[in-house]
Amino acid sequence: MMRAQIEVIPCKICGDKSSGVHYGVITCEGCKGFFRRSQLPTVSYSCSRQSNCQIDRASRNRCQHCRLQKCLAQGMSRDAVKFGRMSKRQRDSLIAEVEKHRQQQQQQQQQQQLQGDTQSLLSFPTKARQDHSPQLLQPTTSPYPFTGEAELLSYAADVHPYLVCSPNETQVSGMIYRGSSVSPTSRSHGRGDSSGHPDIRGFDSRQPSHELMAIHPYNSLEDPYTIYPHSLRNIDELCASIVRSHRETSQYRVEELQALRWKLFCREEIQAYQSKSVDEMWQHCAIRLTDAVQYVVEFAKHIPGFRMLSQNDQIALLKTGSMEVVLVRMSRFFNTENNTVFFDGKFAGAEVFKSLACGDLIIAVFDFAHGMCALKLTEQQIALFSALVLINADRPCLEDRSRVQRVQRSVELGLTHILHRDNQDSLIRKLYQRMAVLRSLSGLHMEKLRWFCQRYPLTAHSLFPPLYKELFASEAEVVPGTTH
Ligand code: HC3
Repeated sequence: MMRAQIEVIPCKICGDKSSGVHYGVITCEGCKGFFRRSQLPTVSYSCSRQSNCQIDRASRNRCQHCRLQKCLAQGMSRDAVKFGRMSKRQRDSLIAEVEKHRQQQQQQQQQQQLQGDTQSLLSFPTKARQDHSPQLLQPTTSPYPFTGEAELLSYAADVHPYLVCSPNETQVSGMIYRGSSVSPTSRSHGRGDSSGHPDIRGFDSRQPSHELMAIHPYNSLEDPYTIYPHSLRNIDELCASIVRSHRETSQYRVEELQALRWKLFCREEIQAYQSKSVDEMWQHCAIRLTDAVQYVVEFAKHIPGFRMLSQNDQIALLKTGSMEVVLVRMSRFFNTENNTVFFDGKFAGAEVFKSLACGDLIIAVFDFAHGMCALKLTEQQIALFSALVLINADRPCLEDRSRVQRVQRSVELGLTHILHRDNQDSLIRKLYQRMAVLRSLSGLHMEKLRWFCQRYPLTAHSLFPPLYKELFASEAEVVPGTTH
């Protein structure tokens, strides 16, 4: 779709004329430049009012803090893949939205002509006047950026991608998303596009809503690890492969975060988070959590043997393990001196998450991060531990448990191998204890989410990222208006 077509959709931040998809969201040039500048490490904004400033074309320069919050809430992200690599479903939704806006523009032009000539109005066939579906024209007056159907559609259009390509895109051998129900090995080859990436047009959008992933038909001969993990020449290769994948998908490097430890949220910024409503803060954290999970999905893809599992088993492992891996990785963003975690570009204490109304979960999460830091794991140890957290044959709903067990055993060998090499054999017991704590944290998180879905069904159903819903809310899915 040409950029010109997208430009009929106004900027998702301020409503001005858009100039394309920037950082994963349709915005104007002004908001594109603003977001780019806001990502500089030295930049920090605060709101002098209640952090709920209206952002539109006229007022967008009045409050940088609220403008940035709206950019983040809409899903703008430095790492969003370019428009060209959107899935078929994303592109179809975008095309539908462009069409909707084009019709809206045509009707507005007809209206203006008609108003210019009132006599003809009476004879104008009533059909055109009824075409305006009120919700499309509904002004966005509510605190949520998405109120009209068009807004919800555009949000649901997933203009920003489900998966973030790792910084070094050549490492990413294609998107993973749910396509047809055939298993990856039953297709001899992917229909690669020019870049050698499998052609994502292979995606059959008529498939059930499982957007999370389908394992794209890889040409398995290229990547022996996926189909024949036992052919690994030695355990060192397994460890090297997992460590490399961890490094390429770790979202931030530890050295980067060390340099930012001084960047704490000021009192006003903390108050801004605490003055958000419960559902607003949940939506905000759900977006941030989904960002982090996308990296975990990329990491999983390159664990030797993960892709040889059936699609359903890969989905089952990610559904139960991705939050746990995010929490392991979170310990890399944690500063034990002041109990803060890197979040939204600065280091945040537990009080920042107060409006989630999940006090016990927050405390448990922070305690866990503190405990992980106390183990002083190396990046390699974190990489292998994360892989073991994910490849767990005891997870529920596995089709081929023994296959998962084989992959799990190879990862366990890798972890014990590097702990032995580091002369830290005693760590293995402590890591298994950490895994038990992770399972209880994940259980508590799902309990909170079930509560949230009952209390705020519309937010959960329409304003959480699709990937978040697929991973965490599909069991707890509550259709708005249903009573239980
Ligand atoms: C766990 C957390 C949500 C996720 C936050 C993440 C992991 C997001 C990615 C960032 O890069 C690092 C980060 C920092 C803080 C993490 C939050 C701490 C507390 C909060 C809740 C406990 C989970 C809320 C998840 C929910 C309710 C939206 O599902």
